[in-house]
Amino acid sequence: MFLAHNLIDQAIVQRFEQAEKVIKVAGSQALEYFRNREKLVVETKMEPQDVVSIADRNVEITIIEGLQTAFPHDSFLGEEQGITQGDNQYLWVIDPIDGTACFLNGMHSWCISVALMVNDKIACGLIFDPNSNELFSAVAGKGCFVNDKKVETLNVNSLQDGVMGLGTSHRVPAELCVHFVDKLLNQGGMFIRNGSGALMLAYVAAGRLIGYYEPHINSWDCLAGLIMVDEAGGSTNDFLSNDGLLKGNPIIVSASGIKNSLSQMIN
Ligand code: LIP
Repeated sequence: MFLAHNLIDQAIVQRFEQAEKVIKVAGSQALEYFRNREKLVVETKMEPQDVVSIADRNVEITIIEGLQTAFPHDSFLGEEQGITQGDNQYLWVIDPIDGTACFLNGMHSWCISVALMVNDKIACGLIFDPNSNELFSAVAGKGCFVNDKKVETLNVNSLQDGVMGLGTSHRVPAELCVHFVDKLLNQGGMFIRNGSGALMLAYVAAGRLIGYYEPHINSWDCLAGLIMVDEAGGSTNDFLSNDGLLKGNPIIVSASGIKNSLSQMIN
């Protein structure tokens, strides 16, 4: 059994190291599209505000090809391409550009998010912000890092001790967001919505936000951030329950000291 675990650990580290290289290449490609965004054709997907362009699709292809060349039997779930079925226990979950609306409108709050699942558990996650050249990363059991610096969630005990990240979309009723903001502000809290759930999750792990809540988020937006918050000592909800991988779920993550206050406010 020890040998089997050891072999899986080695396989995860090899995949993490390859993903570090690939996400940087994808970041340069995304940045090039960002700097020439006036040439992009913007399309709207299923619901209002859910936009996409060739940049998302081509960056996702770069990531998948970069990983598939090294690990041809792995599976992939990308925001744009959906499932590419492999024949082993490794599944990559990819958002090529998270914060697409910001990206297409010339704002800097966007990133690339790559997570690896092994036997239905998140094994590692990478979130790269090419504008700040910050790589947020975590491997299960090995901590959370921003570039080479180890980071932890904030040591706070009140919603007043920092800023909450907030996400929402037209996939959910407006009331869920409005009620959350009303309660948070009335308890002396404050919020920011920068349009990228992945980046705000990375900020929770890095001790910049006290928590992040979104009534419904997709797996490709949040799996990398979830393991980062876990590895940084924070609290996370069971996002993957009830087929969260394919259907999405609410996400509630925070510094451990405000876990109860936050869940009481939301529930
Ligand atoms: C975005 C998420 C964000 C959510 C937005 C959008 P995208 O992902 O990161 O949390 O509030 O509606 O879904 O579409 O930019 O990849």
